[in-house]
Amino acid sequence: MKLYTVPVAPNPTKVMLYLAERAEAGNALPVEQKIVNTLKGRQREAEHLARNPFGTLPVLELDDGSYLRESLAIVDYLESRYPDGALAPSDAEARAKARDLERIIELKIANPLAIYVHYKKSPLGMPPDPVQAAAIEEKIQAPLDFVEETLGDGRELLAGDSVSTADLTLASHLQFVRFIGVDILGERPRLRAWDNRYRARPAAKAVLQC
Ligand SMILES: N[C@@H](CCC(=O)N[C@@H](CS)C(=O)NCC(=O)O)C(=O)O
Repeated sequence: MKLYTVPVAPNPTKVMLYLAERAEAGNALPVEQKIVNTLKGRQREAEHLARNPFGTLPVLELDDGSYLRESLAIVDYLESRYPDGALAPSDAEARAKARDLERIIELKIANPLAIYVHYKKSPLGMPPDPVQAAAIEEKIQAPLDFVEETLGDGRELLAGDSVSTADLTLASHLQFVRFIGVDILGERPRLRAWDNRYRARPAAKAVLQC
């Protein structure tokens, strides 16, 4: 299998973190990583559009030559195909709660942040929009507070004491924000401590560039 990806971009980073976490746990998956240079616009060239008409990354090419074009679907596929050492808990309640938190983080924090970075200081050269950026900053405060409260029971990582897609989603988007020199965590000591703990993990050190 081949993963078409690019460092620092958040959704590709989510899958790269997933692969690194599996490798660090002794379950390296047979996925070859191929960089598509978004700074040179390669994701909009015919070669990549043939893989993904939406011109985005990541894309996973399966052994039969077909493609998956959504980061969470890619992670879910790899979890099901290689269940030994899968990150998702086997207990139904713990599994649902980890997914619940991941969805809240992706939909209410990560997706707005991915747009925010471009309004603030786009690495792809899009024009800044301070009004839209400020509106997103305001919108993400309540979900960030929710994550801060969730960490109040002393858990090590976002969905408990073992790593989950919630950690991968938030860590990859925080990297994207750090990349443009912005800190959006505010006065949230538990979230800051989690951020430091997650970034100290070997998988994070292997993948995250800032
Ligand atoms: N929902 C998709 C989002 C994919 C996406 O928007 N990828 C961004 C990088 S994080 C991208 O390829 N941007 C380049 C572009 O839109 O030209 C996923 O989770 O995989």
